[in-house]
Amino acid sequence: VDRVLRGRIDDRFSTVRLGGLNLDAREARAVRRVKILGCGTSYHAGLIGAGLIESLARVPADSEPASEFRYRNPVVDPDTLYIAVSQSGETYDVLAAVQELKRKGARVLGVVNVVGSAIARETDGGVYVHAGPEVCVVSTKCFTNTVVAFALLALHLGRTRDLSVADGKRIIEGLRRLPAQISEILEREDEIERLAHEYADARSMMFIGRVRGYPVALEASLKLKEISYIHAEAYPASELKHGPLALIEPAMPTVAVVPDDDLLEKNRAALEEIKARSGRILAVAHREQEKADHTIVVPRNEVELDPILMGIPLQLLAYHTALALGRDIDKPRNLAKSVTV
Ligand code: F1P
Repeated sequence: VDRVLRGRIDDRFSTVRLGGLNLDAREARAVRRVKILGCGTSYHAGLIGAGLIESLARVPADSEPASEFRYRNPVVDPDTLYIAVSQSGETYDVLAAVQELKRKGARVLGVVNVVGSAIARETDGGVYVHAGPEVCVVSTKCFTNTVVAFALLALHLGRTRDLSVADGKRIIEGLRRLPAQISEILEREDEIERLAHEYADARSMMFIGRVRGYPVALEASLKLKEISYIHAEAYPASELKHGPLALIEPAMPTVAVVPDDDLLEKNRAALEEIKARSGRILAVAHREQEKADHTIVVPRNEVELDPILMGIPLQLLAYHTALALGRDIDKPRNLAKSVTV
């Protein structure tokens, strides 16, 4: 996080800098819509990025798996800014989506970790997230840095629109607090390890979140699947009542992302529904949740940045669950460092 921030924002909100973004203020103002494309973790980081762009810049934005996009003969719109996201910069579905877009005349930026990679070369500009090498196959710190890069991009777009200087400063100050707050979470690893042992007997796990919390739930469930091989489902909390509640029983614990935002009461209602069905609940929240069997308490920051801090303990949960089950976390089965077919 520190490396993404260093040198790219200075103390005044008016001078957010984004390296080789190649999108000046006039071009940024002309953007009517943002479409983010990635696979797996990068798709999930894109969902959080889209939320940041919508809330800070008020530009409609969404994220889609690049594989779906490239196969559906997409309509390419000249007023849309396309952004390809990839840790490795080599994932074939993302590269193919970029090539398809460029064939149709679109301008595509990249949010990429590996410098000089195929996607970085193919895109018209963008941001390197400087997460360093992902030593294991599974993308973790790159996820965090990608979301930070999107926060900066959202500020950049917002600055050319109605984002107030006060809100811009608020987010930048929030970003600056992240490194210390992330260290605080990492210091509580023992507690998360204990919880991982407690839940490692689950055959299946449910992950829920709402709005900003939903992509965190998706990503946390993916991490668990990838390295522990426990089946996991992720749902927007309100979708539970449209079918998945039928799955809730003691053998299927729920991990709930419950930030202290304006949706807290709605989230608590979902926890009650789960408890009424004897479901075990592990909450990630800003304070103890009464309905939860366990709560991992994370530090408060600006609500827009909640996905960053709430994702980290769940990465650790997946990691310690995998270790508890004796999995090879560095070489998970059926997962390539970059998926090139
Ligand atoms: C995309 C991805 C990763 C996942 C695994 C397989 O990679 O789905 O999210 O953890 O490595 O590939 P990338 O395009 O972000 O490199």
